[in-house]
Amino acid sequence: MKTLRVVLGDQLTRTLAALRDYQDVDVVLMVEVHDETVYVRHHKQKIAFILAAMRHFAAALQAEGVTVDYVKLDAPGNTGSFPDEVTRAVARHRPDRIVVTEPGEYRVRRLFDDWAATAAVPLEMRADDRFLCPSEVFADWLGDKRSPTMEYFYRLMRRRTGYLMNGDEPLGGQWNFDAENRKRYPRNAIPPQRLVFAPDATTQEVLALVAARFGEHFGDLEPFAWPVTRPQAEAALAHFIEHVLPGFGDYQDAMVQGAPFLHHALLSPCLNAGLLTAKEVCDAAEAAYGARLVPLNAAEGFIRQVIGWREYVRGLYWRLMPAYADSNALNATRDLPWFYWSGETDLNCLKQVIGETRAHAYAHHIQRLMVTGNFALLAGVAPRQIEEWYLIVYADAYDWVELPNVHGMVMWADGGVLGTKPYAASGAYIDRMSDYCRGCRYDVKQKTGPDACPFNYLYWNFLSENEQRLAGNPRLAMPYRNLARMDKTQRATIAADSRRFFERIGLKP
Ligand code: FAD
Ligand code: DLZ
Ligand code: SF4
Repeated sequence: MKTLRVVLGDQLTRTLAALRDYQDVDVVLMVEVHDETVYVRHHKQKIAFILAAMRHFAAALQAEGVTVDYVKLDAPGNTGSFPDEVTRAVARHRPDRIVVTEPGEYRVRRLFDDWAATAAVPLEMRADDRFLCPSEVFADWLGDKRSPTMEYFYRLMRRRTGYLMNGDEPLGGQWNFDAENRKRYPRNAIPPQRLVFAPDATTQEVLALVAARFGEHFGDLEPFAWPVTRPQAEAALAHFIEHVLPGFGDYQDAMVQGAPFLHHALLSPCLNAGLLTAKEVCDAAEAAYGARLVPLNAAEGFIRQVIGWREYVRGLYWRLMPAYADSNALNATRDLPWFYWSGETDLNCLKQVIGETRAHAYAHHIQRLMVTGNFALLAGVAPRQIEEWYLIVYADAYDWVELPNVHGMVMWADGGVLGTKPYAASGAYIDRMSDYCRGCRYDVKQKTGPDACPFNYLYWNFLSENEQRLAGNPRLAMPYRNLARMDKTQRATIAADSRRFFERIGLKP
């Protein structure tokens, strides 16, 4: 039986379900499609990363003797869409069946389901077992919980995988060392050096293509330093484990001006595209702890992000789509401020994070959550606008992971499915965890007035604007008590400062 095996741009894993039973008569189809490059106007480095990784993956398969039909973006006749390219490939190869691993995104899954419904050739869609939690297990755990807590899902995953376990008990007697993971970065400390992967001829060809076709998209294309092959991804993982992971736990929440990476892994683009698997990165972190190369809070913190948060957001996404994307629990309707694209703002924390995002198609978790995310939440930006921004600007962004993080964790647009309360914070949080405020024209200690940090009055304004919806939330009891203690004049000043600020940045008051 001749099989056409379709491999998508985020399925670049040799052990992928769709490749597992490859026979000599089979053909692997990989297509660079215009629709995928423009369904949002991705950061230039994101497109370059995916196309370069796809081309290298195809070449590695071919070097093994696998037959690959690889359709480049500018190949004559390329229709620019997944369904039409599969139809063309069926005409070229006349397979008896098509095998594909389930797409990561709901949007693409629909394309394949719709295609299969009318196709003359049967299509088999296989579960993506690169994820460690099968969908039935997640569904069973989720049941009818209204606020499914990540921490309990994580404990289930620790037991299922056996990572850092001593029988049924967590190593160190604690499931979670997050309380130890909130240190400021020491003033004169130098963050670890990162590996830089110089583009080879294949990647250079992709860079030229991206410069020519997507020159108007967001972000800088070069310098381009991402790993794009399996050996490079393995080198990046080994370097992370040896030189970077030891400080991951302690400094997970820290932010330092001019140091975009600190002790973060920079592995999410490779993980999400399939150049690395969740299992191998967690195996490596656990082994480093076993060899006493890294402390327990670092290994546990890292493994929690991968088997906990990553699997949890994916599980929720697939259980709750498509309705999930439509909610807007706080009725947020303001536009995304223009400076999210240009980085031109006098709020130093935002300027730094957006500038780094433009330069690297990367920002670490706390920058995404507590700077660009927190600001969008406080400003009441429409969920769809801020979601699209996150999907565009990061090299690791795919709907299945971006949407729950932005819609649920940041914007609380799901009304509390993913987080029991919004992560709203004033400037004091950013000041505690970073050195951004030192270089800012605003004063983080001032609460109101023209020189006050805008996060300060926007925080109270947010609580005030959403009082009806949020005041009954037990986790917000303390701030609402403080709001209630404010007199009328204080509340009016906060509202007036916020209104003036919104007008100044071109948003409706
Ligand atoms: P590290 O901080 O070193 O963490 C290690 C790994 O843990 C990551 O590579 C990632 O695979 C996983 N991880 C950590 N946190 C999360 C999380 N909340 N959800 C899922 N996986 C997680 N991650 C994406 O992969 N794609 C996205 O589009 C994305 N959008 C985000 C948007 C917002 C608003 C927020 C707050 C977070 C988002 N994240 C996203 C999660 C997280 O910020 C990134 O995974 C992380 O910054 C990637 O960098 P790293 O590899 O250096 O991660
Ligand atoms: C993101 C992306 C881009 C920019 N280009 C392609 C492409 O040309 N071909 C491809 O197969 N995949 C691409 N991708 C990744 C897809 O969007 C990804 O496979 C889906 O999001 C999975 O559902
Ligand atoms: Fe950001 Fe406010 Fe600090 Fe300026 S003072 S960097 S706006 S938190």
